[in-house]
Amino acid sequence: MDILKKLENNERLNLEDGIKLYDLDLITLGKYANRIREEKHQKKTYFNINRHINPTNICKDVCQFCAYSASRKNPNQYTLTHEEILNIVKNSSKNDIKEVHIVSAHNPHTGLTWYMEIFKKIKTNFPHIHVKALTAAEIHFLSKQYQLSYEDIINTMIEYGVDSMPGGGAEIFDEKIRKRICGGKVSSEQWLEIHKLWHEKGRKSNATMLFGHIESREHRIDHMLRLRNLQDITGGFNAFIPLVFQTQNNYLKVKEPVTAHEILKTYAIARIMLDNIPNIKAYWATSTVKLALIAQEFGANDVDGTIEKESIQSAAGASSAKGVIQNEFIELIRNSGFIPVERDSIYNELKVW
Ligand code: V47
Repeated sequence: MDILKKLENNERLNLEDGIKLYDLDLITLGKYANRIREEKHQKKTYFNINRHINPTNICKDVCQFCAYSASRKNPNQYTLTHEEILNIVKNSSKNDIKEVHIVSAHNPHTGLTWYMEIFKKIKTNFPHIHVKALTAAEIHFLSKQYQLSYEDIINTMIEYGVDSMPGGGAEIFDEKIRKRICGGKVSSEQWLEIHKLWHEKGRKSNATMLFGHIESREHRIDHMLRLRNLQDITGGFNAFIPLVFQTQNNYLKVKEPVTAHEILKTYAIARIMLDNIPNIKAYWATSTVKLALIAQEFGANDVDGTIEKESIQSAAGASSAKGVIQNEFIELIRNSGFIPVERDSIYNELKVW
């Protein structure tokens, strides 16, 4: 059947259909994506007031796309103490943050306690702050490093106060591409297994996709479909986050950065393909704030948060080293014709601005 007919009938699309969507012009694609977006979220654009913390950049893995991790010889390597992390949270709590988003490199020297106890310390001192922490890649690393099962790590996370899991480490699920860009770290199957276990504990998580490097359009659709399949079973994903690859300071020599057209098409296609994931996040740190706002017309309904400081994408050239202040966010969303809605980490509405 013609792809436009399928879109008109709101049919669930398969891999072939998904690839065909990229051949539609951006405006047509946007029309269908926006129709779904408005049915689910009307004109609301979600954001949260959060603080990203990246406690260490020492990593035993060597992902080709990563500009953040430091090798042992790197003079800029760092590992924050718990006291330093607590100080960051204390300072940020003055800005009324509702979430800390904690993602680290895979540091084999700190011990498991360093990774886990900080969550308990944050929860004890700031019980109202949601802790979103440990990607599936970190969980896999900790499980191998300390010979514990995924379930053991997940139970410890829950015991120590982790509320939800971020979506990092998914990269691209296609095994061939994955081997080339991040061979050796968590596999696609393991990434999905870890999120499934987390969801089975009644917890929520996000899912990312790193795109605009050496993957093809087909690989992106395949990635979305693997997530859709798991979501059919667990319903535990809150948001899908397409991360735009930042090209600087890394080993993937990508000559032509992905175009704004391709980025918007990818958001729109994610909205159409992922009929069971409620939120599509245009994460402004990798898309730029301006494009994240335009993306609200192309299927996205979220821009992430104020962030305050970001180290992973900014190391690769993104202009997200500093965050966006709350009032600026609200004005930008409003001036773009959307209703700014402050949310918590699991998408409860806190305030319509
Ligand atoms: O998985 C690394 C990505 C991710 C680059 O769950 C890069 O709400 C672009 O997990 N260009 C970690 N991206 C970030 C992450 C995240 C971010 C925002 C929101 C959420 C959420 C989670 O950063 C990694 C990797 O795919 N990354 N290098 C780069 N050069």
